Amino acid sequence: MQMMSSERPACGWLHKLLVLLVKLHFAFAEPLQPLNGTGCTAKGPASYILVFTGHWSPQAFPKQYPLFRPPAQWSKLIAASHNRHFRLWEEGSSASPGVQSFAEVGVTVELMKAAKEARKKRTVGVMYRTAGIPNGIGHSSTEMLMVPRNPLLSLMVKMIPSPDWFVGVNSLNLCDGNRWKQEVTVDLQPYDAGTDSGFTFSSPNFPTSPPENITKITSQMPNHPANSFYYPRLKELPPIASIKITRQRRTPDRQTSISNHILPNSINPQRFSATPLDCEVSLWSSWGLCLGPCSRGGVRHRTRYILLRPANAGSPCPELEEQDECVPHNCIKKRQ
Ligand SMILES: *[C@@H]1O[C@H](CO)[C@@H](O)[C@H](O)[C@H]1NC(C)=O
Ligand SMILES: *[C@@H]1O[C@H](CO)[C@@H](O)[C@H](O)[C@H]1NC(C)=O
Ligand SMILES: [Ca+2]
Repeated sequence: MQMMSSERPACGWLHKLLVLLVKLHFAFAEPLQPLNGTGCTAKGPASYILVFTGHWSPQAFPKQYPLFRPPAQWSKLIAASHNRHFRLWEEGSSASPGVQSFAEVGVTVELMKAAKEARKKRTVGVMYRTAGIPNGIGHSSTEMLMVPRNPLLSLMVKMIPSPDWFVGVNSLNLCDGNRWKQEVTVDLQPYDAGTDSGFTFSSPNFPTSPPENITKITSQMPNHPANSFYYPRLKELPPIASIKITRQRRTPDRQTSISNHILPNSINPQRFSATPLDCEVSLWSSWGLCLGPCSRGGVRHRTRYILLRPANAGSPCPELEEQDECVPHNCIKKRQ
C-alpha cells in the first residue's frame, strides 16, 4: 500500500535507477572503445616488477665524482603508464615545468599535477614511484600493473647533485601486439633538461635563458673540458644506470605501488668498468723574473698546476714547471 500511495519515493527510486544506468553505461563504454595508436591487443593487464639500478661509481665516472655535500645519489623514481597521446619528457623537446622542477631540484609536485590532468583525459593510467637511493650505486624497485590501453612506460630519476641532469626512458612499449613482454632491460644515459647552464655536478644555480630543449649528455657533448661528463677518450659513456622490467605471474596489490623491495635474482652482477681519466693542467703562468749572473746569462721559470688528477691509468700529468734562458734585466741596463 505504501508504494502505491506515495508517488514521490517511487519517482526518486526511478531517478536513482536512471543515474545508475547512466553510470554503468559510462563505466562499461570506455573499455569497449577501439584502442587507438599503440595497438596493444593483449587480453588483460600485466603485472611487472621494475628495478632501477644506479651504476654511478667513482671508477666508471672518476671526473669530479661528488663525494661530499651532497655525495652522488639518485632521487626518487617517477614513472607513468600512458598511451601515445602523453609525453613525460622527450629528447629534442622543451622540458615541461614539471620536468624542469624535477630535473633541477627533485620536486615532483608539478609533475604529479600534470599527470593528474592527463589522467582526467585518460592519456595516463597510473603513476608509480620508488624511494631515492642515497648512493651512486644501488637499487630501487616498484610493482606496476600495465593495462592494454596504457601500454607505454615513461620514467625519470634525477642525478643528485647536478644542475638539471636526469636519466629516464620515454614511451617504452611493454606490449608487443597481443602479448605483454616478459623482460625488458634498458641501459640509461644522462640527459640535460636544458633549463640550467651549470657544467659540473655541483655548479651553482644558473638558469639557461632562454631555455634549451632536452639533450643527451655524451662523453663529447657538451664539448667543453669543464663538463663533468666530458671524457674525450671514450667513444661513449658507460651506462650510468639501468632498468630491468620483469613480468610477474601474480597480480599485485594495487595499494602497494610505493615499495622499495629488492629482488636478489633480478639484480645484475655489478659491471666493473674503470674509465681512464687523463690529467688536466692549468695554462702556464706568465714568466717569472729573469735571475742569474750577467756573465752566464739568466734563467726564468713559469709554472702550471693540476686541475684534475689522473685516475684509472689515464695519462699522467705533464711537467708543471718550465725554465728558459734569458738575459737578466739589470744586465741589459749595464750593457747599454
Ligand atoms: C587515433 O589515431 C589517429 C592516428 O593514428 C589520429 O588521427 C586520431 O585523432 C586518433 N583518435 C583519437 C580519438 O585519439
Ligand atoms: C624544441 O622543442 C620544441 C617543442 O617542445 C620544438 O617545437 C622546437 O622545434 C625544438 N627546437 C629545436 C631547436 O629542436
Ligand atoms: Ca643544463
